[in-house]
Amino acid sequence: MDFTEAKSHDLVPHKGFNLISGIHDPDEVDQIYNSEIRDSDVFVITYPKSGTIWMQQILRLLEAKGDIQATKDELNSVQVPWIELIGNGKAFVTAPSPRLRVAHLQYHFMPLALSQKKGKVIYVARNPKDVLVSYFHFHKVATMLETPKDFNDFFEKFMKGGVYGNCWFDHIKTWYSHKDDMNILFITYEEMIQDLQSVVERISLFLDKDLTDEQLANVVKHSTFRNMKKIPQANYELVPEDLLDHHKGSFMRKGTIGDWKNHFTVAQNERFDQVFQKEMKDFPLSFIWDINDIV
Ligand code: PPS
Repeated sequence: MDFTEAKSHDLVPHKGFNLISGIHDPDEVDQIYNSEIRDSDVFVITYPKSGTIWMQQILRLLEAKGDIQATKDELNSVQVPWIELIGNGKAFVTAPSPRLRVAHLQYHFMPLALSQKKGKVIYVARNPKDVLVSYFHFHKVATMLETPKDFNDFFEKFMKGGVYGNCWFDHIKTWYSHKDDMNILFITYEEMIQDLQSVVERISLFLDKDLTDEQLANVVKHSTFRNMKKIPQANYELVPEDLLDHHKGSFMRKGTIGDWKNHFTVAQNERFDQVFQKEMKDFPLSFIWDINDIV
């Protein structure tokens, strides 16, 4: 299927990557590659369900030096938008600095200038078993995504890369393989759960921010799961019902490590581990799979 035949919300492959009809426009996505990049531009790159909206909140709070009131004038999705959504690539060109953006796109779509060390990239990775579970629940809430028949149905889809974001292994490995070309900071969702303060400090340093200890403490305070869940500008409860069916679940669902253990069968887990070992045997970063493994 191509975009001329697609119904709204169909998943349509474009240059080896699935886009969502009605949400993405392939021509606009292609134009991102030639965007001029300013030194102050920041891109957060994630495979879906890996901590994107968490990073939106952290970036906004860093910008506001921890002042939560200053972030409440506008939704995080407006201030730190997905560059690949329809209309956003065009708006990026003339937007005022600093241009803070998030994206789930694969490396080959992103501005070429990033690989000339212009702008900054923060890649957030999450252990893929929890990504799969979070994504399964999100498919029930998001009206733009096909509701899975059951967990097994979604498990198979994810393993085949038949989702937005495609194959988790390809996404992280491709981005990581280009790390020396870019100004990039790699962090994991699990590190953020384990020690949010030190991750926020690393991000602040990476972005050359100059916040006092008290301001940094406020960034941390207002981006914990418990606090963020109460902030409509950050928690996505204000997204219209035609995009998210809030009766079916919440964007900020559990926010923990290891929920996969409540979903995977023993057979699914063994199969996943086999694929993981094969795909990631040479990959240098490790993941935390259980909240109890946090020290
Ligand atoms: S999306 O749709 O791709 O943008 O989703 P994304 O924001 O990447 O991921 C959503 C998951 O991140 C969890 N989340 C958090 N966890 C801990 N602390 C904070 N502050 C936080 N904010 C968001 C959110 O709950 C989703 O994970 P699950 O496992 O479904 O709870």
